[in-house]
Amino acid sequence: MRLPLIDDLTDAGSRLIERAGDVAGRALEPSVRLGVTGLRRAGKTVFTTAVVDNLLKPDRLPFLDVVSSGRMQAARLQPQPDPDVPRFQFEEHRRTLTGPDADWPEPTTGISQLRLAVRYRPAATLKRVVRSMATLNLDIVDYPGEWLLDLPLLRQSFAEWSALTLEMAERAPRAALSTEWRGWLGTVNPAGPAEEELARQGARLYTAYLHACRTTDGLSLIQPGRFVEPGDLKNAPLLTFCPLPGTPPIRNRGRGTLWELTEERYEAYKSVVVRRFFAEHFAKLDRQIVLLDVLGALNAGPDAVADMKRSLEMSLEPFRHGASGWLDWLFGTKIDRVLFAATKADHIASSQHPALRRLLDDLVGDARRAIRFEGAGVETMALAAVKCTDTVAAEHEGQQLRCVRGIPIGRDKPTVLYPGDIPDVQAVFERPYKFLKFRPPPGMGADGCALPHVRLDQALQFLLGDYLE
Ligand SMILES: Nc1nc2c(ncn2[C@@H]2O[C@H](COP(=O)(O)OP(=O)(O)OP(=O)(O)O)[C@@H](O)[C@H]2O)c(=O)[nH]1
Ligand SMILES: [Mg+2]
Repeated sequence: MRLPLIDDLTDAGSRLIERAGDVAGRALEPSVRLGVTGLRRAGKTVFTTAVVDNLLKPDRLPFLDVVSSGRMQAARLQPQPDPDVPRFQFEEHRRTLTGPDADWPEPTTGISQLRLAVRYRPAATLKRVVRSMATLNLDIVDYPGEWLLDLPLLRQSFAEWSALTLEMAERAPRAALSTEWRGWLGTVNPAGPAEEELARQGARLYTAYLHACRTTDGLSLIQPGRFVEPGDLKNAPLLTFCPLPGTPPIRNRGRGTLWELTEERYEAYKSVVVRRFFAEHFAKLDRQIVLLDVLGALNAGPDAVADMKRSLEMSLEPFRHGASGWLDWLFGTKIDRVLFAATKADHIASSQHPALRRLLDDLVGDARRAIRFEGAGVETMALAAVKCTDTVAAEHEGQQLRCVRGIPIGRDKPTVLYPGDIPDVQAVFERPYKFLKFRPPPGMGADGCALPHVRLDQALQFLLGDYLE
């Protein structure tokens, strides 16, 4: 047995001291990672821009305790900790929203990140004894909700996923959108030889079907997410597969079958794409906000709402901990608070906000109850990251109506409109609605204040309040 040398001991000692220093440093300057997600056009870019802007100029956050108690000192943009993740283009998005031709930011793709250092006076006695001022590094990570919906694939085999996907594609409203792809499936033999050209044809038709689900019918359940939100994987062979009918066939006289080739790619997608996203990004998050365009789904009609409900149930799965938290059990996750937020609440009168939240509550419903005791804390809220309208009273045929005044998209003058009431959960499955969208008003931010919002401060209090105590 070799006795430890003095050098070994001093090495180990200095490593220990280094690590203790790290821990102490982290304790004094802790960081929190907030994930911002939601499907395409849900409002991630606008939300992240508004959060950063409002923390940099905290003059519109009365419900954020660190601000209302006068303990907030300042926030500053900092270099982000992950140099391989694109930076969230805050300055550019803010300029677009507040410029003379105020407009919404362009759609974005993939993941992006930004770090803010928030300096504040701790309220908690222990922290105050250690320091009179503290700094919290807030890392905001914006990523497509389509990637979150991929996580449940990790526990589905190719045969299981294919069967479920095909079953859904055969039912309305997807049946009409999937005819070409399903027609093609009828002409191929999964037990036949593995031909690259067939795999490519299948992937092309299946991807076109997924795009149609999303754009034609406003459907939410799109898998695999990278087929429509490829990020840096555009045209990669990893995305060259599609679900196949039947059960795993017997080998094709010793040669690889189309089924085998496709199954291999599905498994590669899971391990290279889904697991990597999980390990490199999702597992590092501490808090999560999931943005939902509930009003957009109401406009798209009952099928879109039903689909949103199903995708909400699926989105909750990764936040389960304990006995039924398979993802947690497999890889370890630490998200302990999730906020599901109905965005763009400024499209309706403020008197309707409680009804919008109630509807979201009903849509999250059972799934939320199931994880209440074993998973992350789940909250719901109706908010507008950037408030573009005012609620005004107007009289119509002797009746007082709560209306909104703003500039609808496609017009250039403020208009007073009665947007109507938010239906209850039964009525949303009966017919489509027509809630108008609004533009950012010109001159926003010209008063030197942060971007106006609805309940952004309450969202931040739920998501970060305890870190800023
Ligand atoms: N009135 C209003 N409209 C909003 C708000 N947030 C988002 N929108 C609308 O929703 C659209 C999409 O918002 P984004 O923030 O770009 O959505 P995203 O989730 O980043 O979309 P992708 O980048 O395409 O994934 C905007 O162009 C606006 O029309 C809001 O707070 N108020
Ligand atoms: Mg975006």
